[in-house]
Amino acid sequence: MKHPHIELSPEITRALSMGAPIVALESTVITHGLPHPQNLELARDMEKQVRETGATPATVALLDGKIRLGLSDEELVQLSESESTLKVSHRDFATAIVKKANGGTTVAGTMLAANMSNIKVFATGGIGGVHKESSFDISTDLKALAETPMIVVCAGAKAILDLPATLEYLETMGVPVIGYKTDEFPAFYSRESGLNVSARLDSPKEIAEFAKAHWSLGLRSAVLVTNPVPETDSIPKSEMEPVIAKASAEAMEQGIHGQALTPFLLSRISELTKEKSLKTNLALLLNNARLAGEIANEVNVRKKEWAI
Ligand code: PSU
Ligand code: MN
Repeated sequence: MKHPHIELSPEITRALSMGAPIVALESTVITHGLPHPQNLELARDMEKQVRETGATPATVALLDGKIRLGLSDEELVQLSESESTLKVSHRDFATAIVKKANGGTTVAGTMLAANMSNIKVFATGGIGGVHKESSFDISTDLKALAETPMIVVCAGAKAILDLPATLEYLETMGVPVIGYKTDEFPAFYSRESGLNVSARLDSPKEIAEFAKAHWSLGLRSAVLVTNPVPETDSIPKSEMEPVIAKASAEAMEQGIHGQALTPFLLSRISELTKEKSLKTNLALLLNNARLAGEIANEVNVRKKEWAI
């Protein structure tokens, strides 16, 4: 059924009606997570990775107050260049709608829009979580993961976060944390964190079977798939730790908090590592888009048998 605030591109409308595999992609990474022009290049490359698996990419964003799924290349250019875009999580949708604003959707925002449009697989870089700077700063991403039945592919939670607290929250909310070909929860820039996942799975097929089993019980949380950054682009935890500590101390000194904290930390870490972390961020995003495409294909094969 058509929702008054949601607009699907012709390609996504067609893919949905044919029952073809689709992967939702977030856009805060374009509007707030990466500098220009790498953000545009990344947006295009993520779509390409998804297409190479045979799935259709649905980049989600707000344009002129409309929630859009599937953007044209001109629209990607517009989104990547615009400087006054909102960062849209759950509480911000209505703001963007009534103000007819442009916005990049966070993990939580993208999950909401994708779920309303019956899309079951989503790729991002790293989910938000519990911040180190303040244990009251808990990303809405965690709430969305707790309440949205969707497979979310990420490279772990961003290492700028309190990772043990983030994992505790996910456990409380009943969100399975899958390690793709690993037993260890990846820490975004690094493959290692010293923390465990709740289950290890080694193929897209196993992940689709897992999600089917999880949702067959009436559970309605997401299945979080953590995909470690490729070895060649991983930065050792020991190398990242002092950089993250410095960026975090600066954020506290400058009183940066709320929605601005994550973008500040990401860009400051990129400066401090002379863009080495930026390269890693791009590599893991592409890696996740590809895996999500492969999973979407496996989900699609099983869709008819699914209750959801
Ligand atoms: N991963 C990235 N870059 C990003 C983000 C994730 O590689 O910019 C974004 C996601 O959109 C995520 C958001 O939902 O950061 C979390 O923001 P906050 O901590 O304010 O909830
Ligand atoms: Mn926050």
